[in-house]
Amino acid sequence: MLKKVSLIGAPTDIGAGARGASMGPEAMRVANLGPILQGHGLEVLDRGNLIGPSNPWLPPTNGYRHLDEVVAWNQLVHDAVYTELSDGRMPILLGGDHCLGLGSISAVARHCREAGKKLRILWLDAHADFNTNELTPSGNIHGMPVACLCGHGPKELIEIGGQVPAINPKWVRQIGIRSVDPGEKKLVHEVGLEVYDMRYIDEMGMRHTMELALATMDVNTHLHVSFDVDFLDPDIAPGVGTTIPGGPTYREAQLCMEMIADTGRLASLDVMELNPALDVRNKTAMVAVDLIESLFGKSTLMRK
Ligand code: 6HN
Ligand code: MN
Ligand code: MN
Ligand code: MN
Repeated sequence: MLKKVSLIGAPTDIGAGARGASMGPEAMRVANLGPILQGHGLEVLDRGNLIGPSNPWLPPTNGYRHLDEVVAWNQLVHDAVYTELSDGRMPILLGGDHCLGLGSISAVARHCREAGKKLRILWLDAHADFNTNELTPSGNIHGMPVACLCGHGPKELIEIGGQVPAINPKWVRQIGIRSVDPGEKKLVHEVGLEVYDMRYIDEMGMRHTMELALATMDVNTHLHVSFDVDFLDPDIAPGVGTTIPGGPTYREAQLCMEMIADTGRLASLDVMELNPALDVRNKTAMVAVDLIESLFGKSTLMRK
């Protein structure tokens, strides 16, 4: 794992259905993310916040809400993430809504192409984020980034990383899924996405789930984690725009993060959809920081 990390704030809710994720980066800083990671021996640089277009809060056109602004924000995120990776630093993107996973992961994919690395993406989320403008019930582009990465989306968005599609669906593992729209579900099956939904986790347990999701990585694998905070059960993480009951408990989420840390392959991270306007005394941000500590190898006395 890279010892140098860079925090990149992307303060926007441009792709979301509720306002407030624009305050996510600052809430993560208030929850002390930087100093806490530093306490685990990492060199942390806070790059501050990207500055992009404001949210005009308009209805969708042609099945997309705020497409031009979403493209502009994703371009900014792509460039910032790509710059950190080129400098040998590990980017931690602080969202912002999950539409920005497109910019982040297209930069990671570009970096991996150039560096000859294999890419593996863990998408931790209540949602599959695999809608298109024809399938979407909302027009909100935060429901579309995985489809866009796989080449299903508007030209100006899917081209951001310089190659279409940016990724192969085979590189993705989705975990914690429990809300998929009907048309979206069909497309997820068509492309053969590897999805470990909550039913799977209920029946097989988080340990077995993560063993499968993390299998077949090697020393040459770049592991990207895209952590949508609504992955977590709303009991522990109420501060998100699209809460879906029945998510991983605190312990299940800890195990998930610890098993990712054990691989030693984590090389880039998104922390998305945190919405302080809906949170309770910054509790969701604090839970997210706690889980990120585990992702970076914090462990109990039982292991060294
Ligand atoms: N997220 N599937 C719903 C939609 O509007 O497309 C919800 C998407 C939520 C996206 O939480 O990142
Ligand atoms: Mn998401
Ligand atoms: Mn989600
Ligand atoms: Mn299942």
